[in-house]
Formats: sequence, structure tokens, C-alpha cells
Amino acid sequence: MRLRATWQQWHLEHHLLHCLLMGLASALGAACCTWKAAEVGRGAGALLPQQENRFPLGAVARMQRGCLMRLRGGQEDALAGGVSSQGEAGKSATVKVPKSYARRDLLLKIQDDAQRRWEEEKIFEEDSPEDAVEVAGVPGNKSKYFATFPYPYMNGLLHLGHAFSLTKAEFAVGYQRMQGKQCLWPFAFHCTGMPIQAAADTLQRELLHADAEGEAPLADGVAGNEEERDADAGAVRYQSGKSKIAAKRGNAKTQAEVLLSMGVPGEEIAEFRNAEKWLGYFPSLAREDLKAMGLKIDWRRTFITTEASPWYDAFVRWQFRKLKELEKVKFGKRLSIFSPRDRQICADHDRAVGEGVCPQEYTLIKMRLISSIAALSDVQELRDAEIYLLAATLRPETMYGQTNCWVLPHDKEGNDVYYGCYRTHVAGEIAIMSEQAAVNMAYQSLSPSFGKAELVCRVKGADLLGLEVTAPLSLLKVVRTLPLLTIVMGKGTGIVTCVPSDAPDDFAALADLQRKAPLREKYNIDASWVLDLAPIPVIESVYKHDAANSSAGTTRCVAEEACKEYKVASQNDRAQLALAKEKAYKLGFYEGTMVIGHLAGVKVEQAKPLIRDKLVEEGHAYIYAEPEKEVTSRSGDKCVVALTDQWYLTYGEPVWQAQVAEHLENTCEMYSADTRSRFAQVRLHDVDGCLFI
Ligand code: A2H
Repeated sequence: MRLRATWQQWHLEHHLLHCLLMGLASALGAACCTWKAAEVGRGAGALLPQQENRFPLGAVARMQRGCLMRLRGGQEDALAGGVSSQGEAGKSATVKVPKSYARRDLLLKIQDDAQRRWEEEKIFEEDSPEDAVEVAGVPGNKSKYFATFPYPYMNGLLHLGHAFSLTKAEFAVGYQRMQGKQCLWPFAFHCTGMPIQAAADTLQRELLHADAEGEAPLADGVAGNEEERDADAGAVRYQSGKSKIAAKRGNAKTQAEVLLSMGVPGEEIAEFRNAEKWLGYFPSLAREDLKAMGLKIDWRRTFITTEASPWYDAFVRWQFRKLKELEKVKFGKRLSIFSPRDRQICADHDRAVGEGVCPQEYTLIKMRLISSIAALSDVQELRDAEIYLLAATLRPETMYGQTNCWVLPHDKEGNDVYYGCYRTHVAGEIAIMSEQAAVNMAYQSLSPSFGKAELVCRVKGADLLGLEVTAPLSLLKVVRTLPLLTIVMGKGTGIVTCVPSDAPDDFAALADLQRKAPLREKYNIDASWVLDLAPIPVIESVYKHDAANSSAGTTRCVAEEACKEYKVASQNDRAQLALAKEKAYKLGFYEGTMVIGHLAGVKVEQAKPLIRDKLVEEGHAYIYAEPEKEVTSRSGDKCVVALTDQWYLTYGEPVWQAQVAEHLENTCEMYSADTRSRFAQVRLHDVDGCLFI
């Protein structure tokens, strides 16, 4: 009994001390912030006391600002001594050096002594209860507690965000230890995947480029010592002046500059061209920082997540074999976000921009060109080809109601816009669309060779007006191309098919052309091409105006009804149109019923995939996808959507989803309702997860 009390007392003591130190660290953190403004750009050297940085704040500061920050005195000392700066940040500043560090030094000594003792006594090394030996009379199988932290990615130093998140596990472990539990708190580092490789490749490119441009070779081309950099207002420079790469990038940092800003010595930078270098460098710094914070981690168990840790690698292989046996891992062609430069799938953590962005699927309607394009009459290849305008739609089931096809004659400033005539994967077929659509198609096996968009010639948007094209499924077999000024060239193909019954944009733009003779004249649109066009009923839904006293009624032209309700006056009435679109799309798609075609009477939601498949089977459409928003890889290129062979996890599979839902509901303990709902939201994304190609 006595022994047990002593053991717990020791835990309590060291924990209280630890909490005290962590508390002080955060209090001092506030002081550190007040100093920060004075210090920006000047380097911390002048403020450094002789003392080596062995204090939690030092670790936190490094996480926050890179290795150059160092501890600068306790709060009271700092306030007593005062800090002032003169002139702009980055220019010389005068700092009154605090007079005494006695209090801080005492705390540092207590901390050092305590941390040394924890290390010597292996106080955080925990064995499994079966193997655990009796410690000071306390049996080995006392109750257990396990904490873990998602392995931080090792393409740089840990930062304040990591430190903040870590405290949750750290404080929980501290508390549980004080309850007398045997607590295991292991920690590992994530090094697999593209970010490190991409950063190493970027550095390689920068250095080759610097060489080619005749900049000083790297060994002395990068400002090689800390003092020099510190003295230089914190701006990291190449010796030959501001680097050309940096100049070209504007404010964006080069990879070499990023490394320098993290405290990597200039003479070591070139070694980071080799991805292996990163694996040794940052994990050991991270470990040093975490130790300096005094975390209760069993460091015997640490590892990095590559084949550098054969047993961890074996565990991952075992896990995937197991999943494959259970048929949760499959192989096949999938649409995924892809980096043309890296020539591989660009997963979330491989992206510089566009985390969480998924492929957006469109149906491309093949509208066969009947007229000839006067401006291209001398292009021989077009004479014998089957030429299509490819219109991108999210609503293939509405194609029965097409009245015309929209193209963009010029941009908002009145400048010409260009489309391209591209060869497709079908011999003798040419498709007209935007360049970005052609590039994406090339990665989806819709061009003659994978990854290559084959351009025959370009054509001005204005030269595509007034042409006759076929409109698959439409009651009107042949329709005209007309101008739509709100087309965005970076979306879909830049060609849109007009369905005025169900798209308020289409309804408003067609009404503009019908009402405004000057608009028609401006684009040489013959009145006879538009005046007789009327919405064709495709979908029936029950429409009720938002006003409280309005009554519901059925409509077969939800777009017209919505434009009326929200008083849309023209295609440029963007705010009102946004309201009309939201209402019309939701109503038509989720509550509407088809009133035309072989699926008349069927709910729209069910009819959509069936009509899309029919259009594709009959050769009237292609399935196409592009990133729903811009995605840039860490190698710096614009990503596309590619159709590639890959291994994938079948997260979307309903049985698996139901099992996860059941587990989440009945066996997971959450600390907050918010956490639970976030898990539930993840489940809603019923897309399969890509593993690797
Ligand atoms: B939808 P999202 Cl009936 N610029 O097709 C502007 N709009 C474009 C475009 C571009 N580059 N590319 C495609 N679009 C239109 C039919 C339709 C559409 C109906 C109802 C709703 C609807 C007939 N026009 O879309 O910005 C196309 O119009 C609303 C969901 O990618 C395409 O589908 O969400 C839709 O916008 C794609 O819009």
C-alpha cells in the first residue's frame, strides 16, 4: 500500500511539474508574440542569451517560425527589460536586453533535471500488460490507456498547429497516468507519398535552372550561413542577389528558400534533391522538438512510414492482403485527379491547391455540324471529317427539350475567345471544344493517344455563330448555334446546350435574343432563327412560390416559373438568376417526373442515368470529367481528370458503409456531437478511395 502510494506520488509529482512547465510555456508564448513584431526580419541572433535552447517555448517557437527563433527570457524579465524597435521591420532595431535571466534559468534547470530523470528512469516506456514487470510492487496488468496522433508529414518542421493538436493526446495521457493507468503514447512520422518526392524534384529543377541561367553554383550560391541571412533582414538571398527563380515567382518562395527558412544550412540544401535526405532530416528534428516539449512518449516505438521500417511495411502489406481477401480492394479503370507532370494520380496530400476536390462528371452531347464554318473553309482535314460541337451537360435527361446550342462569341472585355478543332479517339472524327476540355479528354482515352490533345486548328467563338447542328433526342432535330455571354471557358467544353424549359440561364438568354433586336443584329442572328423557339415540356413538377399565401400548381416549364418568381429580367441578372436556378434545379431534379420519351412517368432522378447511358450507347454522347475546381499538384502543374488503371478501396460499397454506420452509432465513443457528425459526413462521400496506380 505504501509502495503504491509512493509510485503514484512520483507520477503526480512529475505530472504537476510537467503541467507547470507547459503552463509557463504558454504564458511565455504570449510574451514571445509581443516580441515577434520587433523581431520580424532581423533574425533572433541579437536577442539570444548565451543559454542553449532547452525550454519548451524554444520548441514551440521553432515549430512556429522555423529554427531561427530562440528563447528570449521570461515574461516578467522581458517586460521589465522592455523591447523596442526602430524603423520598419527588417531594418536595424534597437533592443534593450533584459537584465536578468535568473528566474528563467532556474526554470530551465528544473526542467532539464526533470527531463533527464524521466529519460534515465524510462518513465514513459510502457510494455504490454502481459509482459509488464512489476514496478515497485505495482502489478503489470493494471488498466491500460492508449493515445495516438496521426503521423505528421515530414516535408518540414512541426509547427504550432501540430503542437496545439498534440496537447489533446498529451494532456489525456497525463491525466490517465495520474489515475494510475498504464499509458502507451507512441509517435511516428509520415514520409510516404508524393509531397516529399515532389519537393525534392522541384529543388532539382530549381537548381538545374539556376545553373542554366548562370547563377552561382549551389554550394556558395545559396547564402550559406545563418548570420549572413539573419543580418539580411530575414530575406533569404542567393549571393548573386535575388534569385531569378525567386524573381519569376514573385512572392512565392522557391523550394531552396523554403528549406533555408526552416533553418537548413545553405551548404546542405543541394542534398535535399534526394528524397532520402528528407527522411532522415526532419523526423529527427521533430523528435528533438517533441522531447523538448516533454511529451510522455515511448520513443522506443517510433518509426517512419516507408520501407525504411520493414516491420511497419510488412504490417501495411498484411493489411492490404487482408482487405483484398475480403474483396474490399479492387483493380480497374477509375476517374481520378491526375498530375500530368508527375504522371500519376494526385491525391489530397499531393496537392498544393485543391484539397478535397473531386472529379466532376459531365455528359458531352455530340451535336453534329451540318453547316460548314466559313472561316475554316481552307482546312483540308475538316472537309472529309465528321465534325461535332461537344456540349457539356449535367442534365442529360433534359435533352428532349433542346432548342439551340450556345457558344461564347467573346469574353467580358470584348476580346476574341478561341475554341479548338481536335481529333478524337474515333478515326475521322473532329470535336470542337475548349482547350482545357481537350486536355482532360486526352487523359480519358477520348483522343488518339493518351495524354495528347491533337489540335487540327483553332476557331474564333464568333465564327461559330448561326451554324446548324443536330440535337440528339430533341423534338427539334436540327438547331442553331447562338451567343450566350455568361459561358465560362474554364468549365466543361465552353459549349452549352440550351433547354429553356428547365434551365433559367437558358430561358433568360433565349428571351433576351427574342426581345432585343439590337442584340440579334450585333451577332448577325436572323430573327427567324429565334422568334419561333419555345420551351419544350420535358419534366413536370409541382411549383409553389416562396410567398406564404401562394398556392401550389403543376408546371412543365420550371425555368420560366422560377424566372417569373424571382423577377429575372435578362441573362445578366446574376443575383436573381442564382435564386431562380437553385429553386428550379432542386425542384426539377429531385421532385420532377419525365413527361416525354420512353421513360415518361419515371422520376427524374431515376431516369437521368438511364438516359445518359442510352445517349452513350447510341453514339450521341461521351462521358467526360474534369476537376470540379482548380487543382495544382505540389510539382506545380495544373491537374486533370484521368481514366487510369488503379487499385482502389470500395468505400462506396453499401454493405461496408452500413457496417461502418452501425459501428459509428453503437460502439464509438465520441467527445462531441460535432465529431460524430463529421464522421457521418465522411460516409456521405460514397466514392471509392484510390490507392495507387
Ligand atoms: B446544364 P456547373 Cl436543363 N459555362 O445543361 C456556363 N454554363 C455551363 C458551361 C460553361 N462553360 N458548361 C455547362 N454549363 C451549364 C442543361 C441543364 C443544365 C439543365 C438544367 C440545369 C443544368 C441545359 N443547359 O445545369 O457549374 C450546363 O447546363 C445546372 C446544374 O458545372 C451544365 O448542365 O454546376 C451546367 O451549366 C453545369 O454547371
